[in-house]
Amino acid sequence: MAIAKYDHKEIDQKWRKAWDEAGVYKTTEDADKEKFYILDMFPYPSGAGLHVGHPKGYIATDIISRYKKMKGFNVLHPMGWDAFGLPAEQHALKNKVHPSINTNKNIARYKEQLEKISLNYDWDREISTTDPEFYKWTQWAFIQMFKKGLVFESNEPINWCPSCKTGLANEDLEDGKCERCDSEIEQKPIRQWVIKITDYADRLLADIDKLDWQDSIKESQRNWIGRSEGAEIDFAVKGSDDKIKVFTTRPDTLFGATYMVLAPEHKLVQKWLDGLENKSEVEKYIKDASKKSHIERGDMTKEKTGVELKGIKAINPALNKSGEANDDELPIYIADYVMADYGTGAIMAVPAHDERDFEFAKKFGIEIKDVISGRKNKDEAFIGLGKLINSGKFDGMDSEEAKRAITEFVGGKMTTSYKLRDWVFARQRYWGEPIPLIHCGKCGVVPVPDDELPVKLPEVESYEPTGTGESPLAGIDDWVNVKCPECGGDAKRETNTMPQWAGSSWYYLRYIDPHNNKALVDKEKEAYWSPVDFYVGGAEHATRHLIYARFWHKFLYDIGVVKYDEPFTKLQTVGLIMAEDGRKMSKRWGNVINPDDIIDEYGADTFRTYEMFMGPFDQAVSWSTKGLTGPKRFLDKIWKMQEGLLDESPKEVQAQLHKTIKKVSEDIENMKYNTAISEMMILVNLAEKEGISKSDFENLLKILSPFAPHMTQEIWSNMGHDSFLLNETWPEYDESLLKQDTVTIAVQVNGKVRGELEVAIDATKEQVEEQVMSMSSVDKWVKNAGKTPGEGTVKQFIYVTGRVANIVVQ
Ligand code: ANZ
Ligand code: ZN
Repeated sequence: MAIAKYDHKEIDQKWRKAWDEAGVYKTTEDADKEKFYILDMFPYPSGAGLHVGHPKGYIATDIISRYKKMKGFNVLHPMGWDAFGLPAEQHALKNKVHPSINTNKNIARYKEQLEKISLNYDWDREISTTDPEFYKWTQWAFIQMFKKGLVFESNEPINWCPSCKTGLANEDLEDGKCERCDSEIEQKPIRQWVIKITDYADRLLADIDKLDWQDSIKESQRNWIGRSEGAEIDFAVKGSDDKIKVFTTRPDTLFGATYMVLAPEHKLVQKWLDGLENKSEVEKYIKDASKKSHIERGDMTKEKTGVELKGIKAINPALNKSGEANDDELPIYIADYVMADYGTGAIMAVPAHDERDFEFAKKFGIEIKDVISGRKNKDEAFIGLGKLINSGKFDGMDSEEAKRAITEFVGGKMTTSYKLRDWVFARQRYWGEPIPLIHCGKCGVVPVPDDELPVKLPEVESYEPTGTGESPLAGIDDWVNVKCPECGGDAKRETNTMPQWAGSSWYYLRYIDPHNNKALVDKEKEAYWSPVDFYVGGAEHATRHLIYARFWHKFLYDIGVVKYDEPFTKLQTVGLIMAEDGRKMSKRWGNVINPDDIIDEYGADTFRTYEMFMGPFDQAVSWSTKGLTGPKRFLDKIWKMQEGLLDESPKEVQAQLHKTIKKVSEDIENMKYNTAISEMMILVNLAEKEGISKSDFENLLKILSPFAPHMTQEIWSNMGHDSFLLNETWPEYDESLLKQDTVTIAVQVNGKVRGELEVAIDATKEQVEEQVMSMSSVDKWVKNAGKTPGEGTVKQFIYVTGRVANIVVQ
């Protein structure tokens, strides 16, 4: 009987239903089993639905989670929705429906799309940050922070987006512009709530070393935190009691400070303004600077600008104390390369040893005085450490030692500065968690009592932003007016809402215990499941989400809610899937491909296998609908293979099977899906020619099942099994069968043996060439074997199968 064609529409559906009915994806607590918690960064459900790029990471985690289940682990693999925030609100505004209606619609659509791919999520654990039962605990955690003194109210100028009409955190900006709408950001003083994340800066930095994350992400976090050790030193102002406090990482260069710079926003500038000889020039400069973004101002390549504050001078304390009072006067400038919100907002400028100061001094004709020996090139600053010169009694001292000694000499103090800013945690918008605080005339700010949580978002008629710095909630009197929980007097609710990053800072904990109404998470369950063993998501979250979540987690650790002080042990970022034209997939370019269409035509298994086969997981690759045919053909071959199975596999096939089991197991653990699939392809091509036994074929089905769960299950069932493959045990490979599989070959350069290499017996010439060329020991021979030593180029590569490789160099 000939096997019918694989009818993916019917068969995919059939198994999806069967799995669902049997509840195969339900996660249960099973303390006897080793746990494995694998997590996707949960999506924000946009109106556009998923395109084929979105599920790449989800398919990958799905494969790992199936693999781990078959390996006997108790696996937690949940999914939910990050559904608060500006985009949801803007979309709702545009479409004139309440954000919650729209959000629920989008969630339903996303879920339907995800289910078609058969991702094995336990939907009983689904969460949404917008669900009051969820955000109750976001509010609860915030209140705990408030009680610990980590939250404060501020009226400082903050980033304000005039178009989104809300304050934003530094993390919400991209190149100094609003990340959402690309508007120029203004600095506007509005009342807001701020979380002192900087209290955690040192721990956030130190604990990066514990994490099994990509180095690039770890480095981004270090830079974002930006810890600098240095000193604060006061400079007197001539003929005045004012002092200019500077932050410097190089107090050892103090004798070389030849001018000072204040940020244009510095308070002293306003104080002095009326007495300046060039007041109007200074005012104009301040105004121009306020229009520039942070990024523009920090750009090293831009020509430096500035204006001297004419009529006042500072005193270099080191020269003054060394008795060089004649030379100790320094001109004071304002320049936009000095930022108001870093260090003290003022610097001592040392042109000989700082690049920016050097450029500035050249332009303005300011003295450049060497105080560290070693500057050879007079056209640039010497920024290294070294021995001091021109520094009075400190001459000859090493920089490191001099930093302390000079700071002490002038009465300064060693300090640490951070780039990390406190977290502006209030938004003047509707669609977010209400901040659970009450303002009472008598008692001040009082948190909402635990038993009154959640503070639910009230229904409003108009949820458009007011633009006045107040949230639309401020207009709902019967919601705003409450009794003070402490004194019972008339009081008002806080009307700001939380930023989008709030719920995502701890959502992964709620999956562990999603229906608990007594606690954020049950302690015992948390101890079992935490931390997340493997976290997969977009690299764009390297600093924002991953900083906030680490902070929030550490706070929960401090108050005893969680048992470990880091949330995500291992992290892997997903390379984007670009459109066929090489651009980002976007409605704007009209190049979006919907996974539903692909699945309709090719089936979920081909779609899944193709996405994993496209290239290395962490790299960007372009979509190619044509490319689907490769994986499709591969799966078709396996489909046909269920007929005519042998009693025993030929030796070669057996060896390849075991090699494949080993490779696929290792590759899944290391997220090298593309090479896992290639190896299975090699096996299938061989088995197609030589035949394969029933039991070996069954093992192939098992290792393929995480990639192509539907088809493998159908064949499994055709073969008479009534179990689910997901509940089967992952096959072990037989080491002894692997052994005969490789051979040692000689590696020659121009006919002389220069090394040995172990290669697979069946390795192709191309594979061997690749291996040989990456041998560092062969490298130098290649370079020097040609006519001109050091310049050898490879002319030819010869491979005598299983014996020798020869590189011909000219
Ligand atoms: C004098 C000096 C001499 C400096 C020298 C450097 C080299 P990081 O490493 O980023 O912390 N600085 C301090 N506050 C600043 C601000 N608000 N805006 C712009 N620049 C500021 O950099 C610290 C150094 O950057 C400080 O050390 C200061 O310049 C400058 F040979 O002080 B230094
Ligand atoms: Zn009160």
